[in-house]
Amino acid sequence: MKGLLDRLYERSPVHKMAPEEKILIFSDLHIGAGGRSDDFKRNSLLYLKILEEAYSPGYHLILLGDIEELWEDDLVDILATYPEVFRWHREYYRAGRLHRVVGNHDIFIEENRFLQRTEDKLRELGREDLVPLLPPPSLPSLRLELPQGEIFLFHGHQLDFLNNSLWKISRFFVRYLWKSLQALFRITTSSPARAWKKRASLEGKYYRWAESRRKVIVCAHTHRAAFASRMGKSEGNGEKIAEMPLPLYFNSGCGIYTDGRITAIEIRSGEIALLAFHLEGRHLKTEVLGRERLKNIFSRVLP
Ligand SMILES: [Mn+2]
Repeated sequence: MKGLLDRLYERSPVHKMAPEEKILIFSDLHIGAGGRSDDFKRNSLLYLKILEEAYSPGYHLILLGDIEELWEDDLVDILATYPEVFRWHREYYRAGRLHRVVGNHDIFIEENRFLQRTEDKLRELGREDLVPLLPPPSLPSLRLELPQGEIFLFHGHQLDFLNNSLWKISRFFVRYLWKSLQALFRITTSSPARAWKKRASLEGKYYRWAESRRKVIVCAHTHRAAFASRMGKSEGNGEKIAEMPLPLYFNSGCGIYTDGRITAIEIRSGEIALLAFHLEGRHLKTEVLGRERLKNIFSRVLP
């Protein structure tokens, strides 16, 4: 029976990856407007450093959803708070090296109209300088075609009932209620999904779909990084992890770990890796939480 993910897969844009191409996949940065509820703030310098250092080596960026925190903040304020971040995104996009996949916190009703309205607002405020920094149009999902096989990327809210079917109500809830609660009690989380203890069940859903279709997938949304169906780095409580025998589930994690780390999935030179970045002084440090030849992954996943 065809489900929601099958339909998402079928209408997904395809990116054919050249053998020498390098890709970094980031998600769940939740870039806000610098206020007390802005969880990105503490990692913003680290993210800028990563963007800066990955540019000359020719990396492509895949932004896998929940990049701008539009549930809590206005895009105008987000752009004005972090113009450097959006300037880098623009640079990558201009070079044909940025793919933006939608999440549930950076989705808008009628995207083109929303971006146009934001542009008008920026001009009214005399901030024409920020107009070129508006995020590029988003993709619903992305299929990466590699010489070794195919990887399907989607944010993951599609299987999360409250965050998908009811996202307009959810957004209302977050913007008007959650934000004040968060500021009031200084709660450091920008995804109430985490508090709803359904992460393991979502991961199980992603996994079962991928296993039944024999697909390698990269998701986001849960703020728990995963490599080859092993959990990498987690934010929040360590609830039970779903049983996953095949190494086909990957998750890029998030950009707002409270220990000052940002995780990413890297694809290059026939290998896939889960990386965790942090700053030591002004130096960018990279930990490899997992690395494997794609050939080995696909030989175990494909029937
Ligand atoms: Mn999400």
